[in-house]
Amino acid sequence: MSDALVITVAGVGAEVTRAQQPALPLLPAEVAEEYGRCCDAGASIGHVHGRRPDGTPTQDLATFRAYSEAIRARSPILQQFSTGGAVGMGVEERIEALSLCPDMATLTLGTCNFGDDVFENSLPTIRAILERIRKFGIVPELEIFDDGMLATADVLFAKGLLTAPAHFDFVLGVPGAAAATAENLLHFARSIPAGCTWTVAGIGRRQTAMATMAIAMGGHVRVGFEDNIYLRKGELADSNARFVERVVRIAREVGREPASVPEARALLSLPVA
Ligand code: KMH
Ligand code: ZN
Repeated sequence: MSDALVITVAGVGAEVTRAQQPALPLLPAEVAEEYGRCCDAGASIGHVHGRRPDGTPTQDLATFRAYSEAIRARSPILQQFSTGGAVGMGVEERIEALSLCPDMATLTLGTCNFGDDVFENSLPTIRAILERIRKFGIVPELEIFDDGMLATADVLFAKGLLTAPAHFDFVLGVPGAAAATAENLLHFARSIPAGCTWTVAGIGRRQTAMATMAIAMGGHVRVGFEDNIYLRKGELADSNARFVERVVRIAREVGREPASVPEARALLSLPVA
């Protein structure tokens, strides 16, 4: 199996604002152009959240349809829809766009604090999202924010509700969940079933350190404004593509090339297009 690096760009998110990051893409054409630039730079997956033109988060079908069509017209980047949405959204809103059959969709395996808020993923919520993911034949990305979510993964694998090989995303550094430390990344990477693959999304200023560790460990990397808006202390990135370019530079220094879209499909066991 190739050791190419799958780079996911989470370039929109649900929480970051234009006031914080002026380059945040909101309109379908802006998101498509941004994800196209990231794909040109070496990203193979685009993690998609919806925004209304005024920037408020939405998971509604019409927004996702417009994003999805615009992204597809600009680049071949794989589309991974968020089912997390924004904190406080109801389950049905979070999953209504899955009828568009994206390549992947996220599935967070537990509830955690999220700053001052609570990101709700009770077992009934997880089951409802997983059922909809299965209904449309979508490949889940299992989002792990905290240690307890690994225990829930074990239960779901044991019951046959999840099957290996599966792909995990370790989201490390959310205030209120697991910290972005080397020890946590190693522990999480060792805790998933054999044959599974993983990505790390380091939040805030730990993004590049976490990415560098993942590159060295044989994992994969997520970057983008959803997780971090600064290129370095005090310097806002002018595009998500800057993060992708940096990860590609680091990966090449240790002998890993960015995965093309077909390579990412093969590495993550996605159906052939
Ligand atoms: N916006 C966060 C509360 C996901 O995309 O699946 C949740 C989130 C996870 O972003
Ligand atoms: Zn997200």
